[in-house]
Amino acid sequence: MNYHILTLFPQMVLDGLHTSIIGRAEEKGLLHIEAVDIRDYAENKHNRVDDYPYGGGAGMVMQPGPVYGAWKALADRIGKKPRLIYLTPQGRVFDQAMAEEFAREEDLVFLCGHYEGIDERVLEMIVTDYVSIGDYVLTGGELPAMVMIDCISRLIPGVLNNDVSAEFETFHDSLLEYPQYTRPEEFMGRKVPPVLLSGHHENVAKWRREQSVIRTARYRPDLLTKADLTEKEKELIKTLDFQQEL
Ligand code: 6GU
Repeated sequence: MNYHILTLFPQMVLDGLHTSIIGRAEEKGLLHIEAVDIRDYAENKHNRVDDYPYGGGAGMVMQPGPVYGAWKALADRIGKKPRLIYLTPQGRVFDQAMAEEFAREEDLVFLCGHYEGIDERVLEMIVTDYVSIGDYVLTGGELPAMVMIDCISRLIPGVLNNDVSAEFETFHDSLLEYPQYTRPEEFMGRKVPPVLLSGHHENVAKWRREQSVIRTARYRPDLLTKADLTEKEKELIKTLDFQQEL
């Protein structure tokens, strides 16, 4: 996977992504992250890339020329017009299914806006996907691009040490993950659930599934409509106390 991030803050995204698991995946050659500084494509000697909005109003708007220049140089260099994701609170809300779809691409371009946004004309020309990471407003697209790259990258084979863990966790089957425990067996008077120490794999699996169902009903009941529940699990949910609070 080759990520290309068009941004006014290249160091911010590179610093954030060159650490931890994503940094190690890049060292292993499983992915490549490139930041393109939109300011390098400024069309004036002061390196300005923004200007006042036509029609008036607060804030500044990023000009179309530098954004187009950055994109054109990239498209020419890689010899194709790759998928281009514009990070905006007006986009489709990012989720695990979108991550799985994006993970199949060979190249992904992320366009990070700032100020009051980017001139509409260049967006019409180059954007293939408008994506938001949730219903709140951030100062720019860099953090959303980093969130998406982290999420997409862990789906690439070899990025996680344990290649099964990406499938069996939170949101697999639309259920939240079960609680995890490690040593010590007792911490400040709180014991690890005995079934986990029993060595009985079938009972462990049953307990974990039940915990996932209970947690989802408690914290994310909106996910349950998509979950594939047995009749017994539906009955279990009805018996849960907190259901009466909802
Ligand atoms: Cl993608 N951009 C900005 N600026 N704010 C956001 C967002 C994106 N997603 C949620 N809030």
